[in-house]
Amino acid sequence: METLKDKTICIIGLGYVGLPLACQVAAKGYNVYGFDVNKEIVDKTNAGICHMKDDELQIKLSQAKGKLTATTDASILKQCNIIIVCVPTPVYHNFSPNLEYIRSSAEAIAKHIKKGDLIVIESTIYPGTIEEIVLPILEKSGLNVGTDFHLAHCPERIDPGNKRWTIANLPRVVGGTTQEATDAAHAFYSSIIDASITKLSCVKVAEATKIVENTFRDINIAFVNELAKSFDHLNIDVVEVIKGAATKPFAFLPHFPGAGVGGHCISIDPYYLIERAKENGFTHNFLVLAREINNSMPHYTIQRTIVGLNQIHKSVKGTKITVLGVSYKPNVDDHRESPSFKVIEELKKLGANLQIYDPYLPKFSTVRTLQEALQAECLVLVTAHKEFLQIDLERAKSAGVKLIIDGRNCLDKNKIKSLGIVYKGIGRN
Ligand code: SAJ
Repeated sequence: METLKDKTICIIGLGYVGLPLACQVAAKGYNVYGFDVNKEIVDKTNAGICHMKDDELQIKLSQAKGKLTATTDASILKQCNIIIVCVPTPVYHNFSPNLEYIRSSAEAIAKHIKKGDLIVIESTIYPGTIEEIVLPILEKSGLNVGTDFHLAHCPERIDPGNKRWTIANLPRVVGGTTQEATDAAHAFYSSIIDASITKLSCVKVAEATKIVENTFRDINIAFVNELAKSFDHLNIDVVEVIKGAATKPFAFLPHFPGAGVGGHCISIDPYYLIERAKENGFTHNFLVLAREINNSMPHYTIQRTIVGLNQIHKSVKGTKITVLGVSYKPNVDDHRESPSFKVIEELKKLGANLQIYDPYLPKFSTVRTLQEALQAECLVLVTAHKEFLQIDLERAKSAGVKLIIDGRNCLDKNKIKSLGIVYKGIGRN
């Protein structure tokens, strides 16, 4: 009697979702292949080298040696029984969903799919994607979903760098095109994850769940970003207010204002729902507004910089300004959709004598050390890397810093002001 562990697994896409998943599947005793179109990623994975800056993942990859094999050859799918798609689902410049990687993955699977296979999509997609786009491509194989193979969605949940919640212990949801597909996906994920795997009634509900999770975060960030703009007029410290509100042990979930919302989840996923709903006759005015507010924060950071420079009788033009941080969130080297790029672009346009420093991203940095970065009249912090939280403010003062724009409200404003340096935060003076 064949058991689940006799199945061979293939993870399509070895990025920040697929590689941790492949390692987790290997750790649970499965034979697992990783298919990726990027030969460098495949070669590094087979050499036991994690292609992303993630120490924990590097350890898990080393432990997967002998169980995980990476390849650029899609024919490996012929040998696999459970195929999990973890490819990017970005948006085009007009914010419409870009499903080209989903389509190409489905085309590759259709060439090798066989009776009894379970296909799971983990990538974030809008409700209807699986039944309207993936399913027809897979059935070009001549096999029929439900009778010949199972098709389900288990939206990815991973937070790079989060040591508390990992792929091994994060609860998940699953939804299939049939009850059997839901059950099959539930059985597999229950075998690799030590957490609750919730069965949803259908695949559309599963697709909508992930979009709602991240859209919830986006609108909450937009709320505090708008508060920040308002409180800058009222001269109220919005961070203190949010922390005060968060002392309420129920019905309040703190989010914090900043220089913008980056990353390939929160800043992207809402557009999948906005566009899908628009196609079906509904306009999400509120979600659209939230996206506009969050997208306005890099410019607002520049406005705060100009206000601060006025206080020291300077203009942007010709002033030596250092942008601290390019990554979209602290202590990672991921810069996708980072608001830093918009801040940098606008400062360049305004004629700043610009330096850039990010310890995780030397390729975008114009100086190599924090010490060099502090040789400026103005610092604009956009990413709250731990190195920046420990800036020697006395050294900054003696290096000539006269103004600090705290784009993440993460610095000690009272200490900064006590040194005679002008401080401007986002919703914080
Ligand atoms: N941000 C704010 N204010 C906040 C929180 C975040 O401005 O209060 C900004 C961050 O600076 C960043 C962007 O939003 O630029 C996204 O931050 P994030 O903490 O949400 O980081 P992500 O993009 O890695 O989000 C992931 C998501 N996980 C998945 O999509 C599977 C998200 O659902 C998680 O809630 C988030 O991790 C997390 O909790 O850290």
